[in-house]
Amino acid sequence: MSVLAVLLVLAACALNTAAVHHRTKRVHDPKGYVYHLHSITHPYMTNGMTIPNWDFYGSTVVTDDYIRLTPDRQSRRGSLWNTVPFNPPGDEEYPGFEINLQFRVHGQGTRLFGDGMAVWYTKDRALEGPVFGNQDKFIGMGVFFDTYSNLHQGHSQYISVMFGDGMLSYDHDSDGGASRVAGCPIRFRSTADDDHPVYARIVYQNNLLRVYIDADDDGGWPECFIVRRVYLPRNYYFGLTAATGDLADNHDVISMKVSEPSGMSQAEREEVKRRIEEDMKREAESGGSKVPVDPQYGDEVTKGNAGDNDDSNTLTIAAVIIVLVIVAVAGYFVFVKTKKDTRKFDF
Ligand SMILES: [Ca+2]
Repeated sequence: MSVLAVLLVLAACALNTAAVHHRTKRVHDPKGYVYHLHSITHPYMTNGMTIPNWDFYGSTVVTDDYIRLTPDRQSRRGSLWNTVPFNPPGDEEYPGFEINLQFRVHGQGTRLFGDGMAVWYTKDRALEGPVFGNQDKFIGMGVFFDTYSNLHQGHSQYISVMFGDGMLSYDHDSDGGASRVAGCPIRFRSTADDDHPVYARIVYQNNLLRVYIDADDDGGWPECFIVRRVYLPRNYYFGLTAATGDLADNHDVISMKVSEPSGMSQAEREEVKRRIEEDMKREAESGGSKVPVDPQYGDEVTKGNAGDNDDSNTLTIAAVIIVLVIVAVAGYFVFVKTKKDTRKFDF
């Protein structure tokens, strides 16, 4: 290899390293406009006493470097709630939002730790309860970072989402059970060998909820799940909660930035569109019912929910008309036959 070739290779390596470094630094920052009223970054307490636009409750402790929702102690509940409902400027069709969360779950336990934490966008705020420290039968969205499988009585870290209508209950013993809409198994808890913050991106846009987790802190954003047909209105509150029970952990929030959602790349859009079409085909094959085992991908990218509903309405109307026609025709024949019979009887 000539000296020039070696230099070129070295230069390429240097460029590559620079590119990776740059990428790592940039990717954790939201690309869209950040809503500062709904974000929390340090320094948390600018006046030394309170966090502007946020309240904290229960076991929550604010330090210079992180906000600890629960300490590594049993039976604690802590929360952090935005005091301002999310109402971005714009018309009725609001742009959605993107949550960029930086957090760290860690503790002394190597075999026994729990229970987990949650990110909320709900109608109510600051109501303590059994769902990772928040009330049950909530209205809105809860994204759960569960470190202990109550169902399997063991450690299996899992991120999932549930949409509450005020009546649906979170079943703690089955880790959400049937109320779980989608999720992914992913290790996000820090260990002694692997101790760094973890990043979560929760994007709500066009009735599609997309969740990505950078658990390796390397700037990659593997997808956790995509759910379609999600309807989250304005004026709900962002919140963070965590709980410990018999098992404990430190649940630390380092920052949470709420911003305008960053769109998908062309390749991402095409991939999501393809998956939505597959999902719709599966739905059609299963008689139009939802396929519970598969994540529900948004159809808004292809045609929108309204169109989807129109289709089913059209089908319902067509079915009603067909039934009415059958009833009318059958009625006519019965009438004619009865008349004939009557005539017969008359004879
Ligand atoms: Ca659990």
